[in-house]
Amino acid sequence: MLKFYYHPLSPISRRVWLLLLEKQIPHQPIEVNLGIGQQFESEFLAINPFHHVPVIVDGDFRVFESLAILDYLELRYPDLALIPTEIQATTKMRMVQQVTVNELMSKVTAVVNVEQQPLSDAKQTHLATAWQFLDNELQGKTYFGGDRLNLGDIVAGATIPLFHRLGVSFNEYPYLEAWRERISDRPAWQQTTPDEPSFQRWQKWVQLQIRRKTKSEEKLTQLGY
Ligand SMILES: N[C@@H](CCC(=O)N[C@@H](CS)C(=O)NCC(=O)O)C(=O)O
Repeated sequence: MLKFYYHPLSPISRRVWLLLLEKQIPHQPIEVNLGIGQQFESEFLAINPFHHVPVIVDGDFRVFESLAILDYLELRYPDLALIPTEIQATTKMRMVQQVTVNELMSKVTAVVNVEQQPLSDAKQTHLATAWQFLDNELQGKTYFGGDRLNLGDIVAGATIPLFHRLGVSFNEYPYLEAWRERISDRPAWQQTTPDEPSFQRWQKWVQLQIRRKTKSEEKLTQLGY
């Protein structure tokens, strides 16, 4: 059976988890405990030398990098297609994926840390630009894929509810907010939403990583690097 290495609080693992559930692909979930550093153990490094989840292992074929995994699973399990066939629709789907990966993911830690350090004007403007782009994309549609889901919904849908849960309001972006509510009601989303205690633990863990990073950067500066 297809093995799925993941962590239940990892928003990037969630992309793959959502796809597995939406497409009802039988799989064996294997939790990698990032909190205790299991991703650095030699057994896992042999599967992904970059020590990240998610990873899937299908027989003797191993895939890491979430977007590559989504493409692989889509091609391997073509029923309930999540990649459109029309050129512009496929390209727009890729834009939604890439905007999420390149413009939004890097801002998650800053939003988690907002009580310690308010978001800079530049970050706020950057996020507002992304919300506006996504809102425009959703105008007149049920999903990014139109009347059916596509991989844009899967990738954005693993991230945008997270921002909302961290306190970001989409009231100024009515199509995005309606989509967020719609998608959050789907069984796959319900099943993969962390409960409140786990979510708070995850936030504390992210804050700890930020503090550690800041401290080691300060040390490097003192050393003259
Ligand atoms: N580009 C990778 C990034 C994966 C990633 O950063 N995963 C995080 C969890 S959200 C992780 O495994 N962190 C642990 C580590 O890097 O040691 C992907 O898209 O799959």
